[in-house]
Amino acid sequence: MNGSVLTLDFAETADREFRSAVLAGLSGTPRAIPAKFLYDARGSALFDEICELPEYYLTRTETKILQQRAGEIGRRAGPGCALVEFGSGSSVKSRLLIEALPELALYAPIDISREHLDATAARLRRDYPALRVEAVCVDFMGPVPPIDNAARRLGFFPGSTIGNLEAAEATAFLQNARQLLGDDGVLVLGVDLKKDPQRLHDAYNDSAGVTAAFTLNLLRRMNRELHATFDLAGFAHEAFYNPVEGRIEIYFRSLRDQSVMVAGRRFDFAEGDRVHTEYSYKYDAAGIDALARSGGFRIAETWTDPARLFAVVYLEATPLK
Ligand code: AVI
Repeated sequence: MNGSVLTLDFAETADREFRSAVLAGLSGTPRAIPAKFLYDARGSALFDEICELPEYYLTRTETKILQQRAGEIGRRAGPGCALVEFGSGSSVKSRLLIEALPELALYAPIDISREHLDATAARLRRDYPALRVEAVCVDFMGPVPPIDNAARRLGFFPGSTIGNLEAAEATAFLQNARQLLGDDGVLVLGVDLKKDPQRLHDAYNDSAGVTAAFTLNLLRRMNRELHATFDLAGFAHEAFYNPVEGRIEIYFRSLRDQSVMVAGRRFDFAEGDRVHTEYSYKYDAAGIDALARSGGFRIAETWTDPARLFAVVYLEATPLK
């Protein structure tokens, strides 16, 4: 089989997966579509825009913590590590670690998007000609092929992407990462912290409407890829902080009674009906500790910004029982 055939198979599988997730998600109660489908090319570009918004403090704050602590991370991890990034996207933050980790043996970005990976790997090879880059195109929530056995492995999961996972999924992710990183493995994890609910609300309801465009882009994607008939003016982005669950909840909500065709099937929406698209969990110190333990890690260090908006946590693998 040659490369182009494999690529086509992969694309077809991805199409089928989107179709069946959407049909199942719109048929279920409550209605929900998994957040990973928000990231088509336009969705990824909109998310990059979100990261620049004045209200969206997460990216800026985490980057600043990493700038301040990269040297310390490098000293703690020691020379000759392999850096493994989960869901690498454009790998902007990983450059801070690439430059701080002494005698870095390897950089292995793991991402489900082949385009993102290829572009990232090419840029990094250009900027760091001596760096060994081995991109892995898989869903990091599933099994990941083993990575360089010789080196100590340092995992990197920034951006509070862990917050988009529910408790059981977050634990499963960490256990998977623990296995991949090995007994002397380390994980540098970015986590958004619990804080003033208004601040959280604003971060997901920006005044420029970029987050709304990001949510509603899922409707565009369904229109384009699943021959759906969503009228974008008939739905609105809805995001709010749920203090009981400690999470931002995001939906698209129908503004009127209407019917929509998706992949040849009809779905009825009453005014106010909504479809869940994302959770974004926020953590406190006790929550991070419990999460780390559930995944087979211990917290060696927690760094936050002065306003305690965001935490970067240095986790070490604990012995397996
Ligand atoms: C990717 N993830 C950490 C973002 C978040 O803050 O939960 C996704 C996002 N959705 C809307 N705004 C940002």
